[in-house]
Amino acid sequence: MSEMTEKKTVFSGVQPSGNLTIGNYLGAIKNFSRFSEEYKTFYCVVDLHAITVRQVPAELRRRTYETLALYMACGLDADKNTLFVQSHVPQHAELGWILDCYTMFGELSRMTQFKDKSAKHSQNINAGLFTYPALMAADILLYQTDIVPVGIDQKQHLELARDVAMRFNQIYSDTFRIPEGYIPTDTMKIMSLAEPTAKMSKSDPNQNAVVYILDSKDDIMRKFKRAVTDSDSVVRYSEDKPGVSNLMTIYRAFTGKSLDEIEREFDGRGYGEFKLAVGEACADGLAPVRAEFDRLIADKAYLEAVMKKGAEDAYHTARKTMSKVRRKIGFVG
Ligand code: AQP
Repeated sequence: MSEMTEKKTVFSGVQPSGNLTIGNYLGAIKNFSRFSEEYKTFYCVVDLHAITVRQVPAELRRRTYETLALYMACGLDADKNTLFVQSHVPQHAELGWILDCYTMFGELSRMTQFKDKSAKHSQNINAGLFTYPALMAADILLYQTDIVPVGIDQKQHLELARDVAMRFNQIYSDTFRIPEGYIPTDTMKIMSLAEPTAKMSKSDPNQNAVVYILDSKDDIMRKFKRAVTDSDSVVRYSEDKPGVSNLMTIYRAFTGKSLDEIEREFDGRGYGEFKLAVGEACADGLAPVRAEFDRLIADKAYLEAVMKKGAEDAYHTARKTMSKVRRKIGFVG
């Protein structure tokens, strides 16, 4: 195939830093499979990123398998997508270090994720937490990525990856393709059920604030019943109603209904009924994912085979970019 007709490339990753949430699902993973047919896709379990926050080793290992199984349970066919674990492809760490040297202290200091996470983990503000965006740039640029499907919280990191790529290309001539984000506008940020002005995060210690993809139906129903709304009782999408608006976003994502339709459907019916409907829609939407996950997670040998094949495939592309980078910089051999 000539360079002109080659498939475009998609890359994205999820950290195995906790049980995955409906924020990870609706904001990112659910959208991954739409690229499988027409693009060359690389989906990675980013374990190197996860250790920027302290992890319990046995849990990190378990979640790495689980995240891979969830990718597949959410519709990613291992024969059509390159599914792999970041630490299995050493070029991520190698290019990460190199890009550290082309990323400015001032740029990294402005990253809101660093500010948020260093406030949350004040006992462990390590250098990796600070340089996280340079490693993320390496992940993306290694595969000469065209499109990066992510939630809006990653937009700032993606912009930095583009800036670093342009800087490198300007110094050494064209080396990296400049990636574009793919941020779904209808589910770009799912908020916490307990504190709807904050992002829903897998590492939130308040279990009631977060709906996990693998939660049971009972847990899902209970969490939505308790979700914070407001003292009004009107189901309406509005900036001054963050709790209700978040529930409407979730309901829209699972039912495909528009915001207008949802407002009409619950006109005069109050929050109690609305929350039950959101819980039902979410539980029904996740049920097939959970069933497929249960099947996959029981077959560790298969998951290991997928990881191995994915790493070999990723390595092949990553190696090509790295040899170009090494040559341009002036490394010998
Ligand atoms: N609440 C969210 N709404 C929409 N998208 C979200 N994403 C995360 N939370 C939401 C998207 O999920 C992808 C994977 O995220 P990640 O694992 O790389 O890290 P994160 O963004 O830091 O996710 P969490 O859940 O908040 O993890 P912790 O708690 O470990 O920091 C990304 O595309 C992200 O945009």
